[in-house]
This record gives sequence, structure tokens and C-alpha cells, in this order.
Amino acid sequence: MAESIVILTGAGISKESGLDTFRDADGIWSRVRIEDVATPQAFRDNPLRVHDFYNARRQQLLESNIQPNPAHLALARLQRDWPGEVLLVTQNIDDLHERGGSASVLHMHGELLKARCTHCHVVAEWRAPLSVGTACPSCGHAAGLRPHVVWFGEMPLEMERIYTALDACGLFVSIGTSGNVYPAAGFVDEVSRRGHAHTVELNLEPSSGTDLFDEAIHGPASEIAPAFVE
Ligand code: BJW
Repeated sequence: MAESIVILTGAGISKESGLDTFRDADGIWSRVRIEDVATPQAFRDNPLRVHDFYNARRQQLLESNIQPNPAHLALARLQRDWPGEVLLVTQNIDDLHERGGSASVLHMHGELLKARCTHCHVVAEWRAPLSVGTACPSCGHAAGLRPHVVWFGEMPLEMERIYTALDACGLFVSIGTSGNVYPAAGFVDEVSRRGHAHTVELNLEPSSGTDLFDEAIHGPASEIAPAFVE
């Protein structure tokens, strides 16, 4: 039986599609402070500022020039053609894997094109701007909606499914992530501890955890991901 594969992607895979990463010199955290937009406290203190931040990113994602690149397409091909299981886990909140043809994507840090009600917890597709007074389409509560994203201090999504797949996989590939944010940064350790899976980093440059991988290939994702998959 073909080995199962877990792929972890980060902001670097969407960089060549026109979306900024977080920690590169021109990244999002060079312009905005994490504590102002990406924590539950920030949303409690100033929901308007947090909504503005995600509204702008949602609007950019929906612009016609933002399209999946060859790395997204290659992973969709891998998922379609590999005879074993391929779990695609992304830290990205964009929908470029889906638009690139991936039928199954696990968004551990949430999704920009969804909103969640803080009262009834329903998750709804959301493409319009959110504001402080936007009522929940399900329970009608005014001001209940927040972006369906995972902020610092919150539990990432689908962790049980991810750890089960990490325990079973024969190959773990990390693409376009700096390895700074846990728990995703610890996945390679989780796999390596078991000793019988191969681990590979594909990144523009060595990430902070590059030495933890069995193999590392450096270059733009749009070139090295298709080459790795073929
Ligand atoms: C290219 C490229 C090209 C560029 N081709 N490559 C100490 C104190 C306080 C907290 C902690 C602590 N230690 C650990 C924590 C926990 C905390 C954490 O990790 N903090 C660290 C900063 C230390 N983590 C959390 O709070 C998480 N929750 C949690 O841990 O819950 C408890 C738990 C316990 C046990 C099990 C499970 C859970 C939640 C983290 C939420 C992260 N949220 C964000 C923002 C929300 C979404 C959004 O707005 O988009 O998610 S932060 C941001 O970073 C975003 C990303 O998904 C995430 C990772 O970033 P990523 O993808 O790695 O991007 P970059 O920019 O860092 O790297 C890009 C890379 O691409 C670079 O290496 C480039 O070189 C490369 N690249 N161009 C290929 N063309």
C-alpha cells in the first residue's frame, strides 16, 4: 500500500500569487502589530481595527489578480494522483489551494472567507466586509460575528485529525513556512520522534527549524514544489 503523506503549507506558498507573508522583511507583521490585530484581546479592545485588517485582506483575496500558482496546482495533482492518502494541512486562511483544485484542505488557522458567530458558534461563508454591527445570519445576534481565523492564544482547528495523520504518515513535507508558530512548527518533531517517516522542507530559504528535516530544498515554491511532486 502507498505510504500516506502529510503536507503542511504556510504563507510562502501564496507569496508568488501576490499575498504577503508575515515575517519576511516586507511581511504583514512589518506593517501591523500582532497584538493589535491577531489576538482575542485585540478584538475585545478594538473590534473595528481587527475587522478593518481582515476586511482589507478579504477584499485583496477576492481581487482578480490573486490566483493559485504552480505550487498550489502541483499539490492538487499530488492529492488527485497519489494512490495513498494525502492530507493537505494549511496555516493559510486564503482559499488558493481550493481554487488550485485541491478537493480536501484542512485550514488549521481558519478561513478568511468565513465568519463565525461568537454567540451561536455557527460558521458561515462570508465575502462581504464585516463590521461591529453585522448581525449573525443564523441567530440574528447583533455584533456577534468575528472572522473565522485562529488568533494567538486560541486553539488551532482539527488538531486531533492532524496528529493522527502525522503519526501514520510515511512522508511529511513542509512548504513555505518559517517554523515560528506552534503547534505547526512542532509537526516535524512529532513525525521525526517516530523515526520511520521521511521529512522534507521546501522553502525559499532555510527556516528556523531547517535542521530538524531529513532533507531541505530551497527556492521559490512555484518552482520547487512542482519539481518535488513530479
Ligand atoms: C517562501 C516564498 C516563496 C517566502 N516560496 N517560500 C510563548 C508565548 C506565548 C505563546 C506561545 C509561546 N510559545 C508558543 C506559543 C503559542 C503560539 C506561538 O506559536 N507563538 C510563537 C510566536 C512563539 N501559538 C498559538 O498561540 C497558537 N495556538 C496554540 O498554541 O494553542 C494551544 C495549543 C496547545 C497544544 C496543541 C495545540 C494548541 C495559535 C497560532 C495562531 C497563528 N495565527 C496567525 C494569524 C491568524 C491568521 C491570519 O491572520 O492569517 O496565523 S499568525 C501567522 O503566522 C498566521 C500564519 O498562519 C502563521 C504562520 O506563519 P507562516 O505561514 O510560517 O508565515 P511566515 O511569514 O512566518 O513565513 C513564510 C515563509 O515562507 C518564510 O520562511 C519565507 O522564507 C518563505 N517564503 N516567499 C517559498 N516564494
